[in-house]
This record gives sequence, structure tokens and C-alpha cells, in this order.
Amino acid sequence: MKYFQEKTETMAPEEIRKLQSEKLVRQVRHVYEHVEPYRWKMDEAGVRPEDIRGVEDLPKLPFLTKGDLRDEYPWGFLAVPRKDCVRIQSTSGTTGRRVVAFYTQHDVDLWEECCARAIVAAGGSEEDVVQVAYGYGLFTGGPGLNGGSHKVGCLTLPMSSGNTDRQIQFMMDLGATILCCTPSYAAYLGESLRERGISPEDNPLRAGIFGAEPWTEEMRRSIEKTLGIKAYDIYGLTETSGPGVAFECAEQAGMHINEDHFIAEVIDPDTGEVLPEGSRGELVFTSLDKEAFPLLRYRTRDICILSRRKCACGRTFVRMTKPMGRSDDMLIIRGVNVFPSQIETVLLKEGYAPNYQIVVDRVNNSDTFDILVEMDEAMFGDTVSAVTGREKALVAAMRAMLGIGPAVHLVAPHSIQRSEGKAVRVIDKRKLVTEDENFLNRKN
Ligand code: DLL
Repeated sequence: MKYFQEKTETMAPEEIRKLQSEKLVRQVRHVYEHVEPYRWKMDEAGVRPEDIRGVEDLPKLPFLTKGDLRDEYPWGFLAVPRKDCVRIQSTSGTTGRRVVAFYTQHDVDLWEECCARAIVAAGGSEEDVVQVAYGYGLFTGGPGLNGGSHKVGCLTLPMSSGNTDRQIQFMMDLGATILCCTPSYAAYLGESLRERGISPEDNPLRAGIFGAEPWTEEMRRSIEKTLGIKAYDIYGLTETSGPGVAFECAEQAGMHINEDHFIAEVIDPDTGEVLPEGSRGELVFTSLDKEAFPLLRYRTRDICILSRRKCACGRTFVRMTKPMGRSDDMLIIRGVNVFPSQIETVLLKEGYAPNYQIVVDRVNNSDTFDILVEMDEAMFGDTVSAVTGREKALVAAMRAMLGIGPAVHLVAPHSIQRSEGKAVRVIDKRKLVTEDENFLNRKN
């Protein structure tokens, strides 16, 4: 099986555009009639549903942000009667109030089909045993890939995240061939297999579908080596249903966006101007078929580039690069823009495992910038001067990449906490202070 839905996935680009235009007209009308807060936005912008006649009219519509959704928590953006919904999922709420997404059965089916496309693109078929080690529950990772795996007809292991001993036992006993989890947990599973003396050739896995957090090409190669698999990227966000908005094919050259269900635009995050293909900017999604939680021009804050170049896999859907940093993930340290992904690239290139933590603080009005990096057992046995030499070499490599030099601390093996879901790579103590201050201000 090469495609899950061949006819759709290989549609001619002009056919896709025609389909998108037809669906957009309907989706805009649905939103205008049923989502009051968006109707206000359209009224304020002076746009009527009949002004939207096709994809070319999309820029007339106002943007929607996470803040808009939070302001209307929980019911404000629900576009169908509550009795028609069968499910909710939700964001973790770590950076503020939660966003709750609603689904009708039709919405769940479309979402699961998107995930099924991703599994088939990773070589999956009914012969496969899919181990889903994303969290289940409010997080969309587990339920999404679980549903996709069912649609393909794979034997599905609904492991959820954590309990690494049990993960390994089921993987080995039931012969899991495809692993689905965050890349940081995949790296941890690889490390744990090695510690148990199970070599990459001895585990039954052959592919992995990893996403939900940024990960570099270097991290991909490292996971592929430690697990002995081919690693595929998958992208999505709770607001647009969950994983499966975009997925990688065997070419591993960007993720195909399911354009029959979503229109993707890239905009200048400062001006909101739509940028031409090939430009780096903020990704904006418009849903086309959603009943319960349709979103028009939703700003993801993920920064990426779109490409319409033909893909050797035969899929015609536009491709997005890995979102290598959210506009709000970027750290500004002593005035310099730093993306955690740049740090990961340096560390893996220099031969370290992806076990690191970035700590930023402010002392005497000046930013401090520390990177904790784990050594492996062999490095840990080195002399003190050898370790100091390694630290110096890393500082130099970081300075060359970032333009500023962090303090690098090589720490003992296993001293940095492993992640079972999304890894916490950055501890920005400056932010904690600001949040506390805000809280205090609100109380007063
Ligand atoms: O992370 C959905 C998901 C689950 C995607 C499983 C893939 C696999 P949220 O928790 O709402 O949803 O977080 C969405 O995570 O805006 C990106 O910043 C980031 N993200 C998701 N996938 C990727 C990826 C899920 N492949 C936010 N690469 C998004 C980089 C990703 N970042």
C-alpha cells in the first residue's frame, strides 16, 4: 500500500485549489452563522460571507489567535449544538488558559483519516503492529494515532506514554513494527534498549512516526541509528484537530499538508502580510471540513517554509519544512535571538546524545545563559582536564552557531530528567519571575 487515499493524495494542484475554493465558501458561511466571536471579527473587518468566493479571497478574512480562543473558553467557538459533539481534546495549558477543541463523529473520522495517511506514508499496512506511546487522554497524540492505526487496519498497541519497562516488554513480545511517540521519548527508548543489551537489529521496529515537539535533522539521524529504523515527522496542533495536519513521506523532505482539509498560508508575523511560496514565516491554517470547531486563518505561531515543488512520492499536497521554532519559543539572550534547535544541532554534531537543558536567568540586570549537557559513560571516565577541554570546545562551537557564548556544563550520565511526552528543554527563569509578578499585580 503506497497511499491511504490515492485519488485525493495525488490530485492535480488545480483540482485541489478548486476543491478548496468550494469547501471554503461553505466553511465560511458555517462559521459566520454559528460562531458569534468570529462573526464579530468579520463584521468589524467589513467582510460578508458572500465576499468569499474562493481561495483567492482568503486574505480578506481576519486572523484568529490562541488568545481569541482562550477568551471564549470553553464554548465560544463551538459551531454545532453540544448534543452533536462526541469528543473533546485539549491543549496542556502550560502557557495559559487551556483551549478545548470539540469534534463531531465526522470530525473524528476525518482526523483519523489524516493520521492513517501518515501511517501509510511511513510504510504502514494491515501487516503492521503499531505501538502508540504518545499520551492518551486530553492530549491529541495518543487518540489521533490510535484512530489512524485502526483505520489502516494495523494491530494497535495503545500503550500511552511512560512506563518504559512495559513499553519495551510489549514491543519485544508483540513485535511492534511502527513506534509513535515524541522524538525525545523515542531517543530515551533507544537509550533504554541499549542499556538492556538489545541492539538495533534485535528490536522488531522498522519505522517511527514522531512529532509534537521540534526536533532537528541531527536528532532524526541519531534516533534512526539507535533504534535501527526510518524516522518520519508528523505535525499538527490541538486547535486544528491534532496530529496529521501534515506528515512526512519516504522522501523525508518536508511534510505534506492535507490540503483537502486545510488551507495553509505563510505570513509575515509582524505585518500579517501573506508571503510568497518559499518565504520563511508564520504558518496560518484554515479548516475546510470541520463541523464542531472550524477555524478560519488560525495563526499557529510556528515558523516554517512552504514548497510546491513536485515530490518523488507522487503526493501533490504542498510541503512544509520542520517548524524549527515557534515565534514564542525563540529566546532573546543579551539581545541575541537564540533558537533551542540551534543548540541541539551543535550538540548532536559534536557527538553528544540529545540529553540537554538550557537555563536562562537574569542576575544584576544581565542575562545568564547556561547549557547542561550529559556525558556518556566513556566521557564520564575522562580526566578533569579532558572534560574541561570538551566544555571549551562546546562553548566555541556554540559561539560560532549562535553569536554568543553560553556557559557549558558537562554533567553525569542520567542526571538530566528524561521526557515521556514533550521534552522541557528550556528553563527561562526570567519568564517565571515575570509571570509571578503578573500574578501578584493581578492580586493587588
Ligand atoms: O502536539 C499534536 C501532535 C501530537 C502532533 C502528536 C504530532 C504528534 P499541541 O499539544 O496542541 O498538539 O501542540 C502543538 O506542537 O504548534 C508546534 O509548535 C508543536 N509541534 C507539533 N508537531 C511538531 C513537529 C500536538 N512535528 C504545537 N515538529 C505546534 C515541531 C511540532 N513542532
